[in-house]
Amino acid sequence: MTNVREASFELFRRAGMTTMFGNPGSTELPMLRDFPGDFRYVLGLQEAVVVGMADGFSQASGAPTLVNLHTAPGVGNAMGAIFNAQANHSPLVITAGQQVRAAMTMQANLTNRDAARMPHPLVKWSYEVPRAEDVPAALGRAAHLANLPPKGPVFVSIPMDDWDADVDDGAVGHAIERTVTGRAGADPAAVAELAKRLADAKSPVMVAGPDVDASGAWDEAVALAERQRLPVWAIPAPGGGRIGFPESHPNFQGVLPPAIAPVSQTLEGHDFVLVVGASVFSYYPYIPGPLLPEGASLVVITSDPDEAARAPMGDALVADVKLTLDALLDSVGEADRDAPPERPSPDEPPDSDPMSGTEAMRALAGVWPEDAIAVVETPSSTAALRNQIRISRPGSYYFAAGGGLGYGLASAVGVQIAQPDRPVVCVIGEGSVQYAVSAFYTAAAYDVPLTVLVLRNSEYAILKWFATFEQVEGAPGLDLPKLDTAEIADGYGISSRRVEGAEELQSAMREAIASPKPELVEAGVAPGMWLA
Ligand SMILES: Cc1ncc(C[n+]2csc(CCOP(=O)(O)OP(=O)(O)O)c2C)c(N)n1
Repeated sequence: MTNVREASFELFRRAGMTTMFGNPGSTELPMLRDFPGDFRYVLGLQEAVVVGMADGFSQASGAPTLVNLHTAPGVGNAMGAIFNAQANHSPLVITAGQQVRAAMTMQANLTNRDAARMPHPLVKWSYEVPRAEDVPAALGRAAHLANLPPKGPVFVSIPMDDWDADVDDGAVGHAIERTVTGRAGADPAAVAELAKRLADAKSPVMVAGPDVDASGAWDEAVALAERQRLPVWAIPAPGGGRIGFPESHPNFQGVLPPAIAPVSQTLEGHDFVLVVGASVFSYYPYIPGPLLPEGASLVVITSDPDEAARAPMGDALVADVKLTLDALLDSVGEADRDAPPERPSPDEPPDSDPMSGTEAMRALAGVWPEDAIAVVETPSSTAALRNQIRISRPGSYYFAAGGGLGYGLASAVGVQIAQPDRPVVCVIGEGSVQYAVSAFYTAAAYDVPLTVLVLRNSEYAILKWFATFEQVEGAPGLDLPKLDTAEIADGYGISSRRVEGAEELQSAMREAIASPKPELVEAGVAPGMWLA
């Protein structure tokens, strides 16, 4: 007879989930007993880091990913990262240990009193298994749900004495063998209607979002933009966890501003807005105004029914983005509109000492390898990065769509593990590093050849910008004097160096990116926000 552990690992194996990110405790050890040689366990030293790494790994590998946390306190530590994973549509199968069944009612130490309720609003399904023998079926259900659109995290709490229980081999055999596919095509009538609206529009525009990348639809998005002569914008940066259109393409216009009134001002002159693979829109800060330019209409293509339902304007078509673009391409011909205007090349920023965030990003652009992947958490320089570095390959940009810090450093480790042959560069503020600082340990311990570029401005620059915007004076806690990230990373075993100015940054980054080990470059930058 097979036990729960054997059956569960066989189920993981069949589903391709052989990498597990975790931080173990006594309640998880029974799951990890005789850990199979064909599985890989990636240790994170704190649970927000564990989930952040798994988030990056699942997005960059395109597969559901296993996470193992330590009962209530482990899940508690992970909540901010689960919030980000939900916003990123990352299919994480999060498991947590639980006290033995006999000791739960008396609430022995570490009992998770209400395990399923704890992460409930942040996951697609939250469950504690009623009978030991149902664990493999629950894990199968969790994995299928996580991977169905909209993809996202799920949670299963598993009492620690379940792992050695026997299962019903017949029933478990079915659970292990089942496959569930979920890429649904669009209603042909809706596609025909959309094709007509596009063809009839005088001046249509496309807005590309993260699900273009996640669904593998870059070629279709480019083909549609070229055929219909569409100018293309990226969705506003706060919600833009991934890039869905080559930013060096002549049709590409830039990144939409993140607030209501500026979005409609930017889209002024267009009568039809086609949003592809995104929510409409992840606005912040609140600057009220018309949702669309006068006379314009909007259609969004999204695989997420909730994104479709909650959009404040426009019509929505819920279906797989790639399949829908394919179908749309079959229905639209060559447009005879003028080609869109070309986006100007970025200006050369003036020299300053310390260098500005814009100078730092321009210097980085000069040494950026064509196949590099950017993982970005540098709030005051994100706009400068998007302007200076024109990312133009699929799967090359990751950002926390949820807005919670701690994603950047952790997910960069996971992205690099999933993509060992591409250089991964994490560009991050020194304040942001601290939310996932122990990710340095995993990078060093597992020889993950990540490069981290820390922009050190000794402050929470973006919060000072927000304070001005919100007319808040005298707010405490916005400066970070003497925070020495290079020294901290050194302590975790990461080789680190400090640079000042564009030239030093370039030579340090060239070396760091070429190194087969994790490296950190800490660059001094001037305080302030860098938008150009
Ligand atoms: C978990 C979490 N806590 C707090 C914040 C609020 N927050 C947003 S940006 C920021 C400052 C980040 O500082 P740093 O990385 O140095 O970037 P800078 O603004 O200086 O570019 C803070 C604290 C957040 N987004 N997420």
